[in-house]
Amino acid sequence: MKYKNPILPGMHPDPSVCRVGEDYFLVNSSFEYFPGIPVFHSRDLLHWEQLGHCIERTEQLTLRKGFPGATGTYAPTIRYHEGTFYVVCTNVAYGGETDGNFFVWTKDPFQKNAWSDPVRLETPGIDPSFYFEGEHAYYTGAAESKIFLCEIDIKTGKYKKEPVFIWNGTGGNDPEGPHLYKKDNWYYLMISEGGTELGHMVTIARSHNIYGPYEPDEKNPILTNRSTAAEIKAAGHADIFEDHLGNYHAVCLGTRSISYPFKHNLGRETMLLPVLWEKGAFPVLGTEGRLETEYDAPSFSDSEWLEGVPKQLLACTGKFYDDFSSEDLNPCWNFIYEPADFTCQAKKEEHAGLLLKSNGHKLCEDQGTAFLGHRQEHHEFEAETKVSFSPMNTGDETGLTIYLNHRHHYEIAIQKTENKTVLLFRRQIGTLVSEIQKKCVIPEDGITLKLSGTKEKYSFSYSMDGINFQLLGEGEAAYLTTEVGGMFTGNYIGLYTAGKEECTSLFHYFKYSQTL
Ligand code: 6LW
Repeated sequence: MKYKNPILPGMHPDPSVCRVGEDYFLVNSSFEYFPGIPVFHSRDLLHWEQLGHCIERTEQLTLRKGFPGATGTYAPTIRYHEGTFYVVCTNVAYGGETDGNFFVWTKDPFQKNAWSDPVRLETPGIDPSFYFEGEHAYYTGAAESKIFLCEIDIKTGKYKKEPVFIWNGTGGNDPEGPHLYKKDNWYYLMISEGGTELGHMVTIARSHNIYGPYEPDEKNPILTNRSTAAEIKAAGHADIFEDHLGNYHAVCLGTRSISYPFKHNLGRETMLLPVLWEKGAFPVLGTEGRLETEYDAPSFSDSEWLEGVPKQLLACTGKFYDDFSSEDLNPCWNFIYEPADFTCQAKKEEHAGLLLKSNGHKLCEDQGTAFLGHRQEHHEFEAETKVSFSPMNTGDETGLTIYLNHRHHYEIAIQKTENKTVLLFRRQIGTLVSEIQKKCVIPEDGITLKLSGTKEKYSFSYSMDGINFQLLGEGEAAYLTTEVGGMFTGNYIGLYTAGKEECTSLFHYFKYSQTL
């Protein structure tokens, strides 16, 4: 059997994996989105159920405002040591300053609300990783364009040994994303260089002494798709792990382009690749150092496990439906910065669905509007919702948006203008804003809004009866890409309510499906 990359499509960057027995756990960065740091579990490496997030309570962390796509949680690493799972991460503040490295821990990631409050670390820079050996908790990170190593007290987060720079890579920009492994009496330090764009690459060095000197592999970079015709671009930020049968694999990030020069709108996605790691030798990643789209599936699968996973928790299957009737929000949903004021109402209630209340902020403000977002996971997709809305004040608005950040988004909305309610199609690309209004009478039981995506365009339509749709407007996909709108995130499909603070809308359901 073959599998196709990405294994987690849509914005799932900076993947890290750890294994306990036959169970595999994976985490990603999530930047300004809340809950933060999604946690996935698998027993076959190809299907992943989302267990929840490391950051689920606002008291744990304040995700910093001011520079969406570049602030919040960066590059977590997950490791397991003596009965405890650790996820170490950075909360980056405005302008690239870090608000500090921290780790959270749990003994049972399957539990609800599993993860501890953050233990703050004194370390500088970004991209933290743990390596445990006996009673030593080693920490590697990236700061001042170099990789450093220190030792910490895993109870308090305090230094046991202060940072020492151990390698600065092979000359590429932004040496980062370090992970330390020990094999056959060698310490292997694997990092990324070249930036997280088209020049991205993975390099490695090794030493018999954990503090170095580290000697680079002659074959560096050991993974890169730069200057190749490979479909997946930007392969980098990898983490290696051994499976329960003794074979090695890696996860890394990569992007899939939609136009030329290469641009991507799904964010950086999680890829899985085979690793050949022979005794005493450096590891060989992917296909002689290149990441292909298709590989042979791992030799193990666990259909019993898969059958037991609630369908709604299987991530990125290309089919998702939510009528918001369960008390807990599905973990695939994200807010911006912090939870919006919302209620999920059970089917038996008169107004079943998601009640979403405005927080006074518009979609174009960087303070975080009342928004519930689902990652765009496929280039070709359709998303649909039905919304009821009785706007009171001029400017009250609710709708369905395709959203990269507050300055780059397209949406179909219902808006209250001075003397009427209109259907609105808006495109915002930086400071360019285009709006088209169409006068209409919204049926009392709601209007159906639909967004369809292809590699070329996003199309927005509406229906008064839920059957017959009329196109309202279209916008180019190429302008809603990370290359155009920055920085590290990908597109979300969002339900939102904006206007005076008492303004509330009722979303009856949300439907997402891959169409190709
Ligand atoms: C992350 C860095 C990177 O900290 O991008 O691709 C940064 N790698 O390692 C944000 O995800």
